[in-house]
Amino acid sequence: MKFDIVTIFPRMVQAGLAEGVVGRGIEGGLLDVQVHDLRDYTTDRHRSVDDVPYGGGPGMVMKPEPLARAVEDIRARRGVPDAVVLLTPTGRTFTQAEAVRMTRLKHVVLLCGRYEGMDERVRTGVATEELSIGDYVLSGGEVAALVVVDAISRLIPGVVGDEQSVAEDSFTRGLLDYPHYTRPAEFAGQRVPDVLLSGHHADVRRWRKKAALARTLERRPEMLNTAALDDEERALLDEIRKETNNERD
Ligand code: 6GU
Repeated sequence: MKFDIVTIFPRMVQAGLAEGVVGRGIEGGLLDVQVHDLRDYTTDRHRSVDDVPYGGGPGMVMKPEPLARAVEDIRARRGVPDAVVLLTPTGRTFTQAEAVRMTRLKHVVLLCGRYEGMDERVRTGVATEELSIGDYVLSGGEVAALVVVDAISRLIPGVVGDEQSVAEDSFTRGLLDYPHYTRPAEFAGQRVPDVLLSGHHADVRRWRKKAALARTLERRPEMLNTAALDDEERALLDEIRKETNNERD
C-alpha cells in the first residue's frame, strides 16, 4: 500500500515511520511511504505556509495553494490516489472499522493540518475526506497521520508477522483483549491464574473469553451492544453478571 504524507515537519514524521511494524513493512516493500515537506511547494522568499485569517481573530490559517500544489505533484509523480485525507480535529472519528475499510485502498494521501486551521477550500477542493483520531486537540496532524498509517498497515497481510495476533486484537472482535501473562509464575506477590499453567487448552480458551467479556463489561459496556457474541459468550456474560451481582449483595 502507498501513502504520501504532506507536512511542515517531515523529520518528525520520518522518525515515526522508521521503527517497529511500519518500519519493517517499509523495509520489506509491503509499504511505500513518502513524506513531503509542504514548504517545498511554496513560491515566496519566506516559504510561507500560513497567513492571517480573513475577518480577523486569533491565530494563523494554513494557505491553500501549497497544499494543492503538493497533491498535484503527488498525482503526477506517484499516480492518482484513492483518497486525500485531511487530518483535523473536526473530521470524522478514525476507528478500527475505518482502518479496516481503508485497507481496500491502494494509495492514500495524508495532509497534516497545523495552526488554528486550514483554509476551507482545502477541505472542499483538495481533500476527499477528513479524519480526526479522537476527542482531544493535538498541535498538528503529524501524530494523527502516524496513527492512521500504523493502524491500517498492521492489517495488511504480511506486515505483522503473526496474523493470528492481529485477528485476536482488542476491537477486531468488538471486545477488549483478555489479560496476558509470561514468566515468572509469581511476580510482586501476584500469581498467574492457575488455569493458564494447567495445559488444558479448552479451559484456557474459555477463561480468556470470559476475561475479555468481564473486562469489556467493566470498562466499555457500550461495546457489548454491538459485539457479535456467540452462544458460549452470551452464557459467559450471564455468568459474569450473576457473579458481580452476588459480590454486590
Ligand atoms: Cl487529526 N489533528 C489535530 N490537530 N488534533 C486532533 C486530531 C487531528 N485528531 C484528534 N485531535
